[in-house]
Amino acid sequence: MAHQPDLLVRARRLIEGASRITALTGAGVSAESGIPTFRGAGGLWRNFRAEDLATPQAFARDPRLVWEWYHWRRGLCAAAQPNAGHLALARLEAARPHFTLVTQNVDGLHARAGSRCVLELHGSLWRTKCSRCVAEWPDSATEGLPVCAACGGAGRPGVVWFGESLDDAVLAASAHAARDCDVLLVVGTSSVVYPAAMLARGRVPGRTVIVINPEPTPANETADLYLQGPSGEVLPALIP
Ligand code: BJW
Ligand code: ZN
Repeated sequence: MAHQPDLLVRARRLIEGASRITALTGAGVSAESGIPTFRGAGGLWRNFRAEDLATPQAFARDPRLVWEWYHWRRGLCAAAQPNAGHLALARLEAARPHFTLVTQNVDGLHARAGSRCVLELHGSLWRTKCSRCVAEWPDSATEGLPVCAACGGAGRPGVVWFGESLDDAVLAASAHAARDCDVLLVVGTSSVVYPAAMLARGRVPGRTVIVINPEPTPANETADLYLQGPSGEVLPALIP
């Protein structure tokens, strides 16, 4: 951070002058809360194969294994605390009338930090949905195999797996917020998973894209500003 004070000042001015601000976050924003990211060193996909755990086929094959993994992650997230990055985004929402938070994260930490309106593109770890009908319910259990009260079908994690469609309304609202804004903050995401990655790609007239990440990502190719560093340090410096 110390080596880029001029970039930080520019970014602060852009945020101050913006009317509509949107933030798109990914697993990196929760890394400093002790929650592993998916890709990169220490990432979940280093120890677990996505296709064994995060696809409808994996659940159909072995629901018990899939639930064990999600129960373990529920435990991790329940024990974690929101970090300075989550808190800074909640402050920004409280201070600005036109702020939208779009997250790929399923951990619920933005809400626990005080963000009131969060578009959860990939669902939530804290919900279970029926694998057979449309039922969905809040759930924080960390063991057992849930059963749908409506139809008796197997309950499954309320998240979006590879090959599954995102909720249409959530995706449409997120796409609108990411496009129709003055500043888009792209925080802690590798920007490789679609359609979320699309939201930060390309140039939109009147929109400034600021990437916050310790590592450059494909979103940097068309970003206007890159603040290199952990979001738990960069965001509080940007949003005092
Ligand atoms: C820090 C930090 C610190 C570290 N501070 N930063 C178009 C092209 C190619 C493929 C596709 C396409 N359209 C669809 C696809 C297929 C697929 C896809 O995108 N595949 C790609 C991987 C190639 N997409 C889908 O299947 C999606 N469905 C769909 O599109 O339906 C229609 C369709 C189906 C089939 C074919 C075509 C169309 C659904 C995607 C669902 C993703 N689900 C997961 C799991 C959710 C449940 C769970 O949590 O278990 O979502 S996968 C995983 O990746 C999770 C995340 O939300 C998502 C994104 O990851 P994220 O957040 O970016 O984390 P990481 O780990 O990748 O990166 C962390 C970043 O943090 C790094 O950059 C670090 O540097 C940084 N960092 N410390 C700040 N302190
Ligand atoms: Zn059901």
